[in-house]
Amino acid sequence: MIDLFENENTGGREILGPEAFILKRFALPVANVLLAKIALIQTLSPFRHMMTPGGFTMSVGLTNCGQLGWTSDRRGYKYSPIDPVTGNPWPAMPNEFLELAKSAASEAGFVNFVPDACLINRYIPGTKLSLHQDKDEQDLSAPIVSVSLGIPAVFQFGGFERDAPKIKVPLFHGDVVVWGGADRLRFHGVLPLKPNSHWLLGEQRINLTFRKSSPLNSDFLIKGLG
Ligand code: MD6
Ligand code: FE
Repeated sequence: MIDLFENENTGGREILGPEAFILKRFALPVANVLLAKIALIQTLSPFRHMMTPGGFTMSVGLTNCGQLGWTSDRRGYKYSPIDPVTGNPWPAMPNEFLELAKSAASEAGFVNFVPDACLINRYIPGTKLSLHQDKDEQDLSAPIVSVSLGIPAVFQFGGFERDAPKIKVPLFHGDVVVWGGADRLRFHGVLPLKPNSHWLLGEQRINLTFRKSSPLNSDFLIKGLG
């Protein structure tokens, strides 16, 4: 599928649920700066394939930026201030990331969203993300802001039980999904990506998901965990 409409359909929104929206092309004006920052981040904390608690290697490559990063291993999922591969803190969250996440959240009605974690997922054709709930965050009152870059993907989302009916919706370069409140714990996933190439990113899709993982303020984090 060639995305002929990359610069069209801006400003629109698709309603996925009472508190779940796709802000179409919302991130397009800052896509280039996001990609430049991702290039820097991955020199500090490279993309890697983590192991799930069930013993599978994730097909999606991932890294993080921000105070806390999402990690997975045989013991489970958790947020950690330290990158387990490098032993260093995760790279800082660039200001452009923070501003984009805040403005997308408020556009969707979630004012005062201040993310402390940004998970960066990299997909190539054939890669998928199995159906899951995002429930490792301590503050479930905060939404999730998810930014799609590169080749399109089909996002599926359903209900509050794994086997509830699901709908499928395409996500394109620059689209931002904001997801919270009554819809926060819906099961969702990404279907295997079709072979494709994006003019800027080539044969890949990068997804940024911004979360507020900790209810604690940053002072406490520095004193309590630093
Ligand atoms: C992705 N996104 O789009 C994976 N989670 O690559 C997610 O898992 C996700 O897009 C919660 C809310 C929005 C999302
Ligand atoms: Fe998710």
